[in-house]
Order: sequence, then structure tokens, then C-alpha cells
Amino acid sequence: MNRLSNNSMAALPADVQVPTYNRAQMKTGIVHLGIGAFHRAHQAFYTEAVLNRFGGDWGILGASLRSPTVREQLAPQDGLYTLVERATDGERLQVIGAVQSVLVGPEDPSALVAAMASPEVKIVSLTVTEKGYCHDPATGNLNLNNPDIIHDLNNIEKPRTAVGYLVAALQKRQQAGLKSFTALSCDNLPDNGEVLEKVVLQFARELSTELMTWIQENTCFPCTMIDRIVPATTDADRDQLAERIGLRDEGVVVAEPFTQWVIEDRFVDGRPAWEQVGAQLVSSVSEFEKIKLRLLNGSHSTLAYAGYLSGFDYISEVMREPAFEKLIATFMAREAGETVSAPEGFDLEHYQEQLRERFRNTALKHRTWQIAMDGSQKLPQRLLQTAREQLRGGGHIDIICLAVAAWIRYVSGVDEQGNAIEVSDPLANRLRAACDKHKGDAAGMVKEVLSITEVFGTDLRDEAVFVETTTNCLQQFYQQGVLNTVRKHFD
Ligand code: CS2
Repeated sequence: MNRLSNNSMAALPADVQVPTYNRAQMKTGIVHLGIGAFHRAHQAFYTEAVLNRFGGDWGILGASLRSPTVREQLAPQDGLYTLVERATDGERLQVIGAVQSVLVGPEDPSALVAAMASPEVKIVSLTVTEKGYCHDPATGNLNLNNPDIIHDLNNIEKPRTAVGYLVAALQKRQQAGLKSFTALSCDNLPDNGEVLEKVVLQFARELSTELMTWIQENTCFPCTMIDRIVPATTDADRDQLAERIGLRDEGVVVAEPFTQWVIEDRFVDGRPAWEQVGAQLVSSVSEFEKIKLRLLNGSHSTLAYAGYLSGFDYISEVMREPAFEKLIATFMAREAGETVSAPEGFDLEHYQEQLRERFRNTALKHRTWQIAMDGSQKLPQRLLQTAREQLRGGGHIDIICLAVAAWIRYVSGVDEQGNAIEVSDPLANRLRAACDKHKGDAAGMVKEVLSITEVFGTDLRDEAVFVETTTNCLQQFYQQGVLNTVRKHFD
């Protein structure tokens, strides 16, 4: 079967939307670091909508900072890939042309730095996941002991990390007398632009204060809130699509129909007219970001750990269990929802209902295991900050504690049937060791894990209610199992 490409595109079924602009003549205005499925279903989708309506020089050069997989998928396809929007009642297909090519950082770091330093490039955006910022999530400071950061500081012309690449390219632009670019974080972190700015400046300071000052004065780091559920693509998705469109597309991405992008409107050298195609350009993103992180992502992580341990593979399956549906509605209304305030015109109750509806989407195979990854990097902003604020105001924290207990149970590395769990987390070994040290003793496990300050800060281990509630939950998990515990409390 032929591959999707510029040449084969004419053979696509008529109901598949295709690019309407001239791809060949478009310049590259954006370099994107971390060209995974999320970027391709989200920012590239918005940029594609702008290109389809207005044209312009906003082609995307994608970069992988680790593996060549995406380049291998997209290069034979001239960068084209299909976005499949899947709802319970049907799907919509669109071929996206915004991504012009993909570079693989480790193969030739200087080529990527040079591309980022090109005068055409006006925006460098990022989806490199929480751990890609190489910061200490509790303080937001750049982790100068991170081996890759140490490497990059000593080899700035051949960086490995996103932070290293940004500073290397900005240095080149400064030296060449070029304008700076806008550095646009699209990761799920509160105040993501500020986090990025802080690590970039701290890194640059290590090289030269002059460079740091130039970056400070010339570069913008807008905050963004990004939202779309994008499960990892499977071989079954690729086979199904081939049958549907008559072409092989190794780069297909599958997403829910819902999508939201809120962006702080601070760009040093222009941007695509994203506001014309559904994005919200605002003066401050923080409340939107807080709502999304605490309600959507906080719920997701809770459902992921407790759901995985209850034997569910997918989020929609967890939601079919009435006790979980009730648990998550209670979590949203009584815990996370209490710590946020809705911006004008934002209906918080409707938002919560809509979230539960999105989680119920059975057409989307969103693995609990996928969301469970990197919990040590996610918990602080998704659940722990909410717990702190609730503790301060005397509010409820029961479900947050249940989620934390489920996470501890999960990172212990063995499920309820005695099978190994493949825990993917930068702190996996430390977490496993902390649990192993206190096998069978819930109080010991909780105490040990809560003393990991990068995740829990130095305060939560001393919060008696938080510690006791989490310990009680973990004890019940070991005695009765997670599903029974949830059913007992949310019948
Ligand atoms: C999920 C997110 O994997 C995860 O941790 O919670 O990727 C989630 O699907 C997105 O933030 C939705 O916008």
C-alpha cells in the first residue's frame, strides 16, 4: 500500500480534509521542540487552521530531542500526517501539512541550533513534558546537578536539553545581531512561561551575565494553557486508518474532538492569527491553567493510579464504574473546584460536567498506564498544591489523599495480583526503594515517600491530617484492594 505523501494525497477519500495552501513556498516561522503526538494534534492543528485560512510563513520545523521515530514516520510522507478526531458517535479526518520536516537533535545538535537561530524563525515552542524543564518542581529552580544540564553547560554548541538548545540558539542570535524569538512553552505546568524563563535565565547566567541580560531584555516567554486528550497512537490505529483512506500513514495521531488553547499575548516578532481559529489570546493565563491542571489533570492522575490498580486499562473503563464516577465528581466539586475561581464568563459547573463527558469517550483508548507516567513530576501541580490550599482553609482533602496513596501503591512496583508494574518515572528507583524499605507497613511507606522533598516540599510530611488520611487509605488498599475501598466510600 502507498504511503501518504504530497503525491498520493490526491487519492484520499473526499471527506478527508487536506491542506489548501501552498506548502512548497512556505517559510519556516516556528521551530517546535518535542514533536510528539500532542503537538501534532494541538498547536500544529491550530497553525494548520491559520494556514488554511490565511496562508503565511508559519511552517513548522519539528525537532525530536531523543528518538528518530517521528522523523522516520514523517520524512517519507513529506511531513504530512492524519489527525483523527474520535468521538463516541463518529470520527473526522484531516491531513495536516504545517509540519515541513523533522530534525533529530542527538544526530546533529548543531544543525538544530542553527535552524533555531535562522532569521526566519520567530517562535520556538516546546512540548517536552514536565521533566524536560530540568527543574526542581517544588522550587522551580534549574537543577544544576542534572547530568544533562552539566553536559550542556560544558558543551553549549552541542546541547541535549531543551533549555540548552534555547540558550545556544539565543546566544547565536545575539552574536549575529538578530532579533530574538518568542519561547512558547506548551507543557502542562502552572505558569509554564515563567518556569521556562527562569530555567533559561539561570542556565544563561552560568555562561555569561551579558547573555542573560540580552535574553531578559529581548525574549518573551508567554504562558499558555493547552488542552486536548491525545492517547498514544497504536498499531491498530494505523491499520484502521489505512483501511479507511487506502494509504499507509505511520504518523497518524488520534485525539478527542475537544480542544482549547489559551495564550498570553506577548510575542517579540509576531505570531500566526491563532485567535481567528479558536485560540483565546488573553493578558493572563494563570487561572485557566490552574483550573485545567487541578480539575482535568488532577482527576486524570487520580483515575490513572486508582483505576490501574483496580484492573482498568482505559480511562473510559474507569468512568464506567459508578463508584469512580462519583469519586471524581466529588473530587472536582469539593476538593479541586474549591481552590479555583472562574474567570469572567466561565461556567465552572458546566466545565466539570464536560470533563466527565470527555473522560467517558469510549472511542478514545486512553491508557491509565500512559497517564500514570512521571507522577513525581505531575503530582505537585495537579494535586499537592490543591491539598495545601485546602488544608489552609480547612477544606476537604480525602480524595487527594486517596490519589496520593494510590500513587504510592502504584510506584511500589507490584500490583494487587502480585504482577510487576512498569513504572516510568525519573524517580522510579528511589520511589521503589522507599516502598521496599517498609513493606507491608503503610505508615512507614507514607512517611518515607513524603520525605522526598522534590515532590512534597518540606511541609506536607508535617501536615498531620494529610499524613494520616493518606496512611489510612494505603492501609485499606492493602487490606481490601483499591476497587473495594473506592466502592465502600463512593457507593
Ligand atoms: C494527561 C494529559 O498524560 C497525562 O498526564 O493527564 O496528557 C492530558 O491528557 C492532557 O493534559 C489533556 O489536555
